Amino acid sequence: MLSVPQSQSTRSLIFTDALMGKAVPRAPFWFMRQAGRYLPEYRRLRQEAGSFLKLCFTPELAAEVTLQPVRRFNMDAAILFSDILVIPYALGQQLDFVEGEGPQLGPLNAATFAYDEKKLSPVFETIRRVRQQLSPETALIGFAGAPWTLACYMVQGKGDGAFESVKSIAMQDADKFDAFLDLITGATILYLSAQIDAGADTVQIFDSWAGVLPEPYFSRWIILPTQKIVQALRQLHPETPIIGFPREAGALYPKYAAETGVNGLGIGWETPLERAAHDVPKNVCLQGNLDPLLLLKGGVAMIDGAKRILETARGRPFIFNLGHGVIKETPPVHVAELSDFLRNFRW
Ligand code: 1CP
Repeated sequence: MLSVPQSQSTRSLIFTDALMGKAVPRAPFWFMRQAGRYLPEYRRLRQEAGSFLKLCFTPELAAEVTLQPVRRFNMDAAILFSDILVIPYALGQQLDFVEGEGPQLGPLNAATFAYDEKKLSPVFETIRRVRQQLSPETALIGFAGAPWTLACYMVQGKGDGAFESVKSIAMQDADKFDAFLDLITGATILYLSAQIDAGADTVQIFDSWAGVLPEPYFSRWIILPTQKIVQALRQLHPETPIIGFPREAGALYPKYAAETGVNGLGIGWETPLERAAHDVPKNVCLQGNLDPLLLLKGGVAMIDGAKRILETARGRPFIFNLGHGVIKETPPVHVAELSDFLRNFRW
């Protein structure tokens, strides 16, 4: 007999149910950077692949790395193994990951950039492979960087955490910067839509450097491009929930949630969850926000931190996560302990 994969509309997943505000028996959970260097089996495959980009663009290996943490810890969602910087690459910018130094991008020739989706076909193949192997109860998260965060890397060529030169260039010729963000926004819509077509159950938009922009630029370069992405995806895929993570948005989190229309809102560890739970309307599913250092530390401090978060989120749609990525020195047994606790916790 043929086994027909169930479509999103007929599958019920605790993860997407929570995002859609439906009642769920417990808080679903996953951990940002759940695949990666803290896992010995990742380090082995990473070495075998040779380069990080080769790992991202070899569907067999990328699918395996995506599945590794879920096999060990049975999270409610797997996240596609890739990187936000594959969009600059598909637009035509040179991209290298330098060992020990992180990403490095080539010169910015925005006038010659054009989105070439064929360059990203291995990513869609990875999604198809993961979806085939993943249990039907486990969600698959696709993702992209938000236009502002991508622009930070594209303009500066590498990460530095403050991006003052990018802010300065953007503010000096804001209209030109709008046009640059539009180019990235258009590519991101196509990219995320293709990820959903390939089998992603939800997508997360990472705006890791949202916190460096003050108003009115936050509205212009964080909220507006994200709103365009959300609206376009809603047209194309009305049943697919969308998560936004404007890291360090602080007091601007509620405005971001209201105006972008995301279903889920990632809250960084620096923002008290009490504050977000008070300020963000209950139709938005919050996600977060354990300090990754507590996962590194483990034991009572980690479990107490998790309990505190779950108590605060009681009575509203919520997905448990870290407030940023797993730190590479984290012992996998801590991740196992926290996962067991979360799977057995009932509100
Ligand atoms: O050598 C290695 O193994 C490379 C380390 C690494 C990994 C494991 C990089 C380089 N990217 C990734 C994977 C990755 N990146 C995922 C995969 C899935 C998972 O979460 O398990 C995701 C979702 C990302 C997203 C990403 N890449 C973000 C947004 C989230 C965040 O951390 O704020 C950002 C800013 C990047 C850029 C990037 N890629 C890699 C590094 C070291 C960086 C940060 C560079 C910097 O600003 O210093």
